[in-house]
Amino acid sequence: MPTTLKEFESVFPQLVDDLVGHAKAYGVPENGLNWYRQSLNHNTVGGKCNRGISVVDTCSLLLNRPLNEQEYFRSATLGWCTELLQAFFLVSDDIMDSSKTRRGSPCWYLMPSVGMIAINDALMLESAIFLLLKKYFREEKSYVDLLELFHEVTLQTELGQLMDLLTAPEDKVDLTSFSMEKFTFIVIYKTAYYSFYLPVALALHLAGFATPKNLQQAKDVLIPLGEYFQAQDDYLDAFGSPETIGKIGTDIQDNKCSWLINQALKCASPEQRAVLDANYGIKDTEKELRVKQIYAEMKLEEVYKAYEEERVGEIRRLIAEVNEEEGLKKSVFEGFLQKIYKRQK
Ligand code: GPP
Ligand code: MG
Ligand code: MG
Ligand code: MG
Repeated sequence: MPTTLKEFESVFPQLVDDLVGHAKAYGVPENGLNWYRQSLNHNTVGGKCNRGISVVDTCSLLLNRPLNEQEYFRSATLGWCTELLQAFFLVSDDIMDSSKTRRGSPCWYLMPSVGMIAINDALMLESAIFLLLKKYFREEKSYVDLLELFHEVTLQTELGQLMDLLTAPEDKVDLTSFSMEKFTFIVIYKTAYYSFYLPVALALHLAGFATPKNLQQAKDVLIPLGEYFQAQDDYLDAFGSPETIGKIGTDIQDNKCSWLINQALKCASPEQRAVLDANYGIKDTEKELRVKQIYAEMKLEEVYKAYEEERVGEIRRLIAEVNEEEGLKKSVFEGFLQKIYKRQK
């Protein structure tokens, strides 16, 4: 039985107490402790927790049995470490993308009296990961592997974010600089590693199945899956409803090398191309709307749906090829795919 969000969330208060307790032992004044607690809760809880939950579910699938209380707590703690990493990225990303809302509330940096303290809060969400790893996994033989994994995936995500930002200069819109190759690099690095490979690699380490072959096989399926997931994110940025996705799209105004603009560039008539050139990447709602009209005119929604079917077909084929000899299970990947196929949020 897959774990529920409620069960998974029930572990977090203990971890918050550990983290705040650690700061308290340094003699941090009460208002600092309250701030830390609030930032941890506001920025880490309230999402779908797909990444975190999948650490727990993957452990149970690998071991082929329900987890006992201690195993549940330990796998959920690693799950919360992935959610802390995500929180660190999202708080930072919303500042860089000038986003307005996240999970249905104003972005953290826009909350009353937060402002640029959000940058420090983001850094503290990251350092929380390493406090928890030390507290609960210091004695584990995979401790160094866990540390290295978090460090490497963080660097990969930052490199993806760097290319995402460098491809989207605020002062120079040049649609000829976009390409599907650039898109692919950006999304694999900024999203696929931390969202898909990381949770499964953590579970492989914890359950004792982290052979080089299993880690490689996991990567071979999960990177394409993450690529598809970010194409969905880009599609939802323009076509999703903000009430459902909990955020207002910013990709058009932000001049992003998104999946949608790359598709639009492939099939634009000279007239449509001129409209895109004149309206993309400008912080102006009217211009953003013009771009969305072109997307609608080109029926990008249907182009996206065809792409989705094709990608999912490929991913199913990759899953079918997974070799279970060293204890990896196809069901791990089937579970992921099922969660995101045709997602609306
Ligand atoms: C998703 O991009 C990628 C991230 C949130 C990683 C950010 C990485 C950092 C190193 C800060 P996105 O901007 O499309 O996400 P969203 O649509 O949720 O804002
Ligand atoms: Mg963003
Ligand atoms: Mg971004
Ligand atoms: Mg997005």
